[in-house]
Amino acid sequence: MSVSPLSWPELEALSSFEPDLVNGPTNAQARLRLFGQNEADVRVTLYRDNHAWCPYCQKVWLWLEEKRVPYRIEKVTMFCYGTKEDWYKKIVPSGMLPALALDGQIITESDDVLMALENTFGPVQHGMQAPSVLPLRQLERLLFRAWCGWLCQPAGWFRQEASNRAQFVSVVEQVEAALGATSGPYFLAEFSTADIIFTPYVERMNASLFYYKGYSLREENPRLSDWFDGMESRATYRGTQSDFHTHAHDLPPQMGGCYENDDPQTAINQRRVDSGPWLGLPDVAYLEPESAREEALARVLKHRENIMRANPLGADSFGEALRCGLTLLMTGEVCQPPAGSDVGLRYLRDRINVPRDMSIYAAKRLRAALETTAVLVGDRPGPAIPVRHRRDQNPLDFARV
Ligand SMILES: N[C@@H](CCC(=O)N[C@@H](CS)C(=O)NCC(=O)O)C(=O)O
Repeated sequence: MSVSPLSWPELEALSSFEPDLVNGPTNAQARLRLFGQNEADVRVTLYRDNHAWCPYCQKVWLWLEEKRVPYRIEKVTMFCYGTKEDWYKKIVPSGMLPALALDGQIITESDDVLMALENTFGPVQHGMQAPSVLPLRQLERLLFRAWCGWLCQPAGWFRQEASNRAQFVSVVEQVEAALGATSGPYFLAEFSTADIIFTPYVERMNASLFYYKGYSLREENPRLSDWFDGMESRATYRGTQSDFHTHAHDLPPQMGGCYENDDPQTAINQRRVDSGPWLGLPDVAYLEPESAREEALARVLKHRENIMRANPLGADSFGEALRCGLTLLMTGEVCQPPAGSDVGLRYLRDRINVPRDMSIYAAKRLRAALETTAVLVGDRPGPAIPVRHRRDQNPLDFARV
């Protein structure tokens, strides 16, 4: 039976989710991190992308969170989402991210940033230049190149696709062997810089190969599977972690194209990532926090004016459909949205960005509520997600909070 959607005030009453962005667990929305220290002690500013997507930024972000070094965050637009801020180009003329201000001195290049941080605050267990870490850093680059060689080349004739895949899998075997050299889940006896170095691209490999190649890195490789579980046991990593949907659609403009193969599993995986069900995908394995739905609601409420304005249905028509989706999210009650709102609901479903907007389980719950609501009125897809840029995600549209 269909019920009437909750009003905005009724929805607001259901939302008390308010994370401690300054001293609490890692969160993409934070602008200042103190870890219980004084603001006067802050020596570091991290310049990173608005979308919490840039892999090199994730490396530095994770490092700072692991070391609990107090820092500020300044967010900058990446070229593919919009226009680079002039103030940032004055600091870093190339516009490249990340950059770090350490005691007022600007450092670019993520590896140099990590080394400067190590020199000042000490390493995360074993540092960038440690004899145990150096070969692992080389292995990470080898894996990266093999991944690009498979993902970013048109599948072409069958043998080329097969050899690109074989090349990647052979490097993964080396990674499995490296992980197997220790008894714990990490690359070295304890969590270290080596794990931080591998994190951004292994996460993106897991997502993109699942979606474009029908290959599940996390499920097919037991050591990597344990490594992902180990990473997910850390609140630091969970705060930076993205989901398959976000990576699958943010990677193509960044990588200059991601090419799907004709493996039947690829089509199955794509349907699942795009249309659900999202729970159970191998992009996350830790238990869902109880706060997931409330978090999703709080994030939508905070930005609801902008969300409605950006929607192709327009603010007036989309509001009721959105309230239907949120009512289902919070109460489990099905709520019939206005005729024709399937397109608007799926537009939003496809533009939830993890972890920029919310954490991974909150996003899965919200995508599911929007999709279940959309199905009630139609099966039309939302406007296509662009593949050459992502200016549909221009942060300027969300600047008016
Ligand atoms: N070697 C650099 C690479 C950094 C890099 O490629 N950053 C990209 C984002 S992932 C960037 O800033 N591109 C400019 C832009 O997209 O605006 C590092 O390690 O820091």
